[in-house]
Amino acid sequence: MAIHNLEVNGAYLLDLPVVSDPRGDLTFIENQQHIPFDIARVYYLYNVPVDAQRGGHAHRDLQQVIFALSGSFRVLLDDGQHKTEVTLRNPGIGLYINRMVWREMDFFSQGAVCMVIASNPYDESDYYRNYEEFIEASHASKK
Ligand code: T46
Repeated sequence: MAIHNLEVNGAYLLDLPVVSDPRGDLTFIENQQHIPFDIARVYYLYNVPVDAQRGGHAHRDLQQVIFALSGSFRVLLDDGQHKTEVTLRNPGIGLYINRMVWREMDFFSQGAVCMVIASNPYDESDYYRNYEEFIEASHASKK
């Protein structure tokens, strides 16, 4: 499995296996094999208006891998020191996002489907939804 590191708190792009034949392509994900944590939750975003912005938060502990199962969208990442942006458009490529990374998502194409594999069940207390609060916590943890 190929890995492409990004400079934002351990974020990286991962290439999943693709099995192709004349009937089409098949990609699979196995716990621990392709995802660097035990899978606790899967959710997906769909029917997203093309001008919508999602995300706008960071997580205290949660790790996630994000896929564009259909269509495309942009993901902005910011760990308080480094920023990068990635456009996901290939269902065989996942974006791993570590804890303590602010993410924003936009430029959703018509019919885009975003699937997310997460390390923990949903927990609102795990979110930083205020950017200044996140930056303060991020800088404090690096002192
Ligand atoms: C992330 C991006 C990619 C739940 O009840 N269960 C869930 O598992 C999730 C993810 C959300 N919710 C509720 C919480 C809110 O009332 O659904 C509502 C919308 O959630 P949120 O505004 O956080 O959705 P997004 O698309 O902005 O962000 C989500 C994830 O929260 C986030 O971790 O990285 O998708």
